[in-house]
Amino acid sequence: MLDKTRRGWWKSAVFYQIYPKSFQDTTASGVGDLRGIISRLDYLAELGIDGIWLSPVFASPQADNGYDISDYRAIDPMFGSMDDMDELIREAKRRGISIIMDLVLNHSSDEHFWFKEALKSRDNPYHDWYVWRDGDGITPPNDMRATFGGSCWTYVPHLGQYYFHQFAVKQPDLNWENPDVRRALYDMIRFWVERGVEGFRLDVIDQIAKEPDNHITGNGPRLHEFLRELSREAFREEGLVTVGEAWGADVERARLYSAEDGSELSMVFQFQHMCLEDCGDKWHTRPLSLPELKRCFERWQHGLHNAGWNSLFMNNHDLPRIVSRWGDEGALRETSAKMLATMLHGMQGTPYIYQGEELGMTNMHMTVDQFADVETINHYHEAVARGENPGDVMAGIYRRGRDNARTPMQWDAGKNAGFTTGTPWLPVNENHTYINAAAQVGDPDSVFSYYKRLITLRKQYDVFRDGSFTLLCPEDENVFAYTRDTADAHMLVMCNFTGSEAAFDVPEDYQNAKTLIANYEDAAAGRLRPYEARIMYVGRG
Ligand code: TEU
Repeated sequence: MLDKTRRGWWKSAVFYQIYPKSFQDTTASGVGDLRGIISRLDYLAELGIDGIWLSPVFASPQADNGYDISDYRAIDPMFGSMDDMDELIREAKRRGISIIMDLVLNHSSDEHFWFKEALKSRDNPYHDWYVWRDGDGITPPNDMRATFGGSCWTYVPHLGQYYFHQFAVKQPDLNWENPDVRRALYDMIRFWVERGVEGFRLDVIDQIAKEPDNHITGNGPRLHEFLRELSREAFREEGLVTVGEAWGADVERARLYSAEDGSELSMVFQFQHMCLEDCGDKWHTRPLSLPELKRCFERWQHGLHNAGWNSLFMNNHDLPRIVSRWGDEGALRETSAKMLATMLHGMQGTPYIYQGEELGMTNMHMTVDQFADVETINHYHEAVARGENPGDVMAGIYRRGRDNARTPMQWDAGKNAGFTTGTPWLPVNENHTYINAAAQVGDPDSVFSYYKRLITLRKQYDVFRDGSFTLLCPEDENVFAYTRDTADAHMLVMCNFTGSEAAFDVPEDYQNAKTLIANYEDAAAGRLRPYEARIMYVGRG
């Protein structure tokens, strides 16, 4: 168990993200719940993780699966009760697992009491808690577009005003310029800290300091001022871990977010490595260039070394499954899943495993009427209405749609993968008959066991946390290899990103090195086999 009284304990930690709706149902509702998570804590303890990032379980009309909160201090009855939440916090802690809650501070639901009051009149005390501009209902204040389609502005006729929303119509943006809003949010955070929550993931935190008149959403002028206040007022507890989701962060900004003096957050969760294939938007893509990916990781590994802290991830509830994206969904699925995990976990930062990633779960092709995600549904209709070919639109959705990651967790080969005895809210992937936890937990060769070993290694060898990063063969199109070094420990990570053999000579210094982990039994001289990955080590221990 990690000693969480140690400053910066989260630098040695591995986190696991749970998307509660799809994790484990115990009531036959077809939707996962808190008691389901409690029932799976032993599985998570077996994997060896130190904390759970729990996607939102607060009261919500679920227009965006909980990222639209109508009461920040209540558990949605769909997920259970406050007693269940207290028990989850307690039972997790007993196993050395911290609960990290997901704070959506940029916007609330339009069904939140604050917004309902704000709608009543222009001089209601809560009116200014949201972002309004006068208008006529014909021409919006400007042409800004919402992430989930349509204008950022929705008109309220009886007020003669538009409210601003960066996401769905049902997610009005909170007005961070108003100190009462900020104070209410800090009080709410303290409420959860007092219940035993040990950290927070901060949803789209780079977008709180918006200035719609200047067309600014991310990285507004007051962003870091707000973050420092938030940190001072709400996160004063020693040892809390705070991770800021920031699509718009570059290395410079990330240094501010995760400054070692703790003035803002513990770490940043940025997406530059996940956007390299985008052509204009995420639905239109080009093949990944491995040299580009390597340069991107290198920039971050160098930029934050001794200057900040990064999250390591390839998957979450907004991203497609990584095996389907950069690996092989077929015969080499397990080998490629292990390779991708090796590439990521060998780096400096805090790894986040998204539920099912540790099993090598894959994307799923759904039909239009099976989609549940507001982003996907709106995108489909908008793109088709714009005249895009429906087949091409679907291809983009198969590649990048968020529902890919949200299909139910695959626990066993039985009905509905052991997720529910009812009707699952999103279809279960048919491949659960052979991709499932029951088949993998006791199998030493499984993807699960491989992740478990990677997690153990991170605890055993300080070089994972502390080592500097050197990229090898930057222009090689097939192999991703790098070394990590401290004064007395040296580690070589080598990964073949392709389904064919690739030439690679192990550097002199590692000829007699110890293998810490590999996805093929013996090494082959001068080459790496399809999706082969290996970590070699020279040093103490
Ligand atoms: O995501 C932020 C966000 O910008 C994503 O919506 C992202 O742009 C999109 O998925 C990529 O196309 C966070 C949450 O993680 C997401 O689930 C929420 O829907 C969103 O904020 C709004 O709260």
